[in-house]
Amino acid sequence: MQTRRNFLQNAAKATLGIAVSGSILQDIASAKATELNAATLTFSQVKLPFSYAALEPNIDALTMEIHYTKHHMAYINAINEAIVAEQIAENSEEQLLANISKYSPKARNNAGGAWNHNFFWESLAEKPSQPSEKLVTMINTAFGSVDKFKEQFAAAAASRFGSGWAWLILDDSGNLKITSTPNQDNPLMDVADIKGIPILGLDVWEHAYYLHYQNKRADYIKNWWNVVNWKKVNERLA
Ligand code: MN3
Repeated sequence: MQTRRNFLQNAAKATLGIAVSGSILQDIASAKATELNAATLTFSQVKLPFSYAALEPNIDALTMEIHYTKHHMAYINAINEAIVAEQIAENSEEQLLANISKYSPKARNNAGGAWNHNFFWESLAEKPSQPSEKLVTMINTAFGSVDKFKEQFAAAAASRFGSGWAWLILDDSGNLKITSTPNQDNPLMDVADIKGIPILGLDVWEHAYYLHYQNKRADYIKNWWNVVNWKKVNERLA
């Protein structure tokens, strides 16, 4: 019985009028499959879980709008371009981040920018919430108290030179740690000094606060605590 592959091979040979070996057809088929895999990884923006003005006065409406529609959108578009141009065939955003050293600076900066901002939007909420008992216990173990944790986190965010992020992560032993990364790097990347699973993240690029706070990054950090979505943070820990 003629298999489908044989049929296709014979049909191709007939069409081309030349002898084409099966292995070349298989190569073409496998290249196509790779192309399809690559096409399946596409970054997109999460829907903003609140209106641009919802976090006023802690984060002003114009900053939110520009940050979401211009800055974040640009990272999303650029990583999707890089995925096509570099034929990146990773299966998930997280897997791409874990292998990011294999790719270009464009891929690194924009995969980070795309992922980090989706994470950031979901870490914010207009309704106040509280860290869960489990999270408070873990924070107490790692940092002494919630206040001490906030002090250390704020210090990491304030002292990040230039542009970058501060993070609360779960390390591979399941302990909470505070870290910070330059540019759009994050702790999921193989290039990160301290790796782990992000639980909370704060964008300290000037574009995140400058319109409202100008040079006063410390005030932005202090007010940002008012709009942290602890409900989401608790879920990430669970
Ligand atoms: Mn930003």
